[in-house]
Amino acid sequence: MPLPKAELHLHIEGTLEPELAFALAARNGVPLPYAHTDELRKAYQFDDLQSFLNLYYELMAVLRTEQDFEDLANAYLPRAAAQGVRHAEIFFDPQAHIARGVAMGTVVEGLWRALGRSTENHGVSTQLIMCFLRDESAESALETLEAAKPYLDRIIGIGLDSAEVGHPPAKFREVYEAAAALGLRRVAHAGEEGPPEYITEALDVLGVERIDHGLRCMEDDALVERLVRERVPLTLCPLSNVRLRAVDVLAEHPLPAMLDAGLLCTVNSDDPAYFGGYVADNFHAVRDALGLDQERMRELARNSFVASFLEHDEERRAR
Ligand code: ES4
Ligand code: ZN
Repeated sequence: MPLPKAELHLHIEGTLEPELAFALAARNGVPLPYAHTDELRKAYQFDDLQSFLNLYYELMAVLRTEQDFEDLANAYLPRAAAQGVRHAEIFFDPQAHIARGVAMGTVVEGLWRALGRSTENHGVSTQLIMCFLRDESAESALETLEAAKPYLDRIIGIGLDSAEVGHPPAKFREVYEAAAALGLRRVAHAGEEGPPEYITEALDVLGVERIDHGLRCMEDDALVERLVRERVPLTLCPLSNVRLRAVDVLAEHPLPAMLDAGLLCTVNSDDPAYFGGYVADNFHAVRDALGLDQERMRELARNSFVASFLEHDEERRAR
């Protein structure tokens, strides 16, 4: 039995497996520049974050209708359950869909048709986190928040993703302030490819409660001390880091050093259809490559609930 855990860093568009992509492409008449799933899988070789994002945005063009988003989430949930996931806080990228003419309501209503019944159907409670694309403008992020207002009962918080370098967190100060005023929780990707300063800025300027990735905090001792002192959770994604070449090989991942430093680390899957595994696969991979013992593995699972947005009693019940 896999350890019960919470998944805190998962892009729902990143769960789009090749088979479903081809099925949706056929259903919607969307052409794909690949003959079949094997040819598509061969394209899953990345040099960095941007080379992955190019394919990720290209492939998600098959998502067009509410039914598509429902099918996407319904494909993820049984996989998550099989991996021991009891609770998932799921990112989605509305701007990437709106740019293709797919309305906010189509995305949220479609996802919700699956997620609204995830506890009953799969034993996985779920929440949605709406991400802004940091390589789009601050105005676009504000418009996106405005478009989400009718759906805020289904969205627990906001995040910041896509190409990091050159798009520091402070660019999004205004939209994070507006989101906070609406009672939304705040997270942001920082320190994946970007420098440690972006982590500090996400905390100080955006007021985030969790850092997604945060890998590069290890370059700054004072920042590590602060993250430990303030108990700021980091949502690490080890297989993603290897595939996007943030680390050379898993055996050199800084996770053990991060845990030894006292950081509140969690292990997550990011874009599991692209990076070679779902969350338990990430747990097993770090255990095997880094020699983590059972106590460390339990700590990672426990951290995932502590770092979640579940209330205290909900958290206890989910473990
Ligand atoms: C992402 Cl791995 C990663 N980093 C930043 N943005 C993303 N969107 C989807 N996956
Ligand atoms: Zn991510």
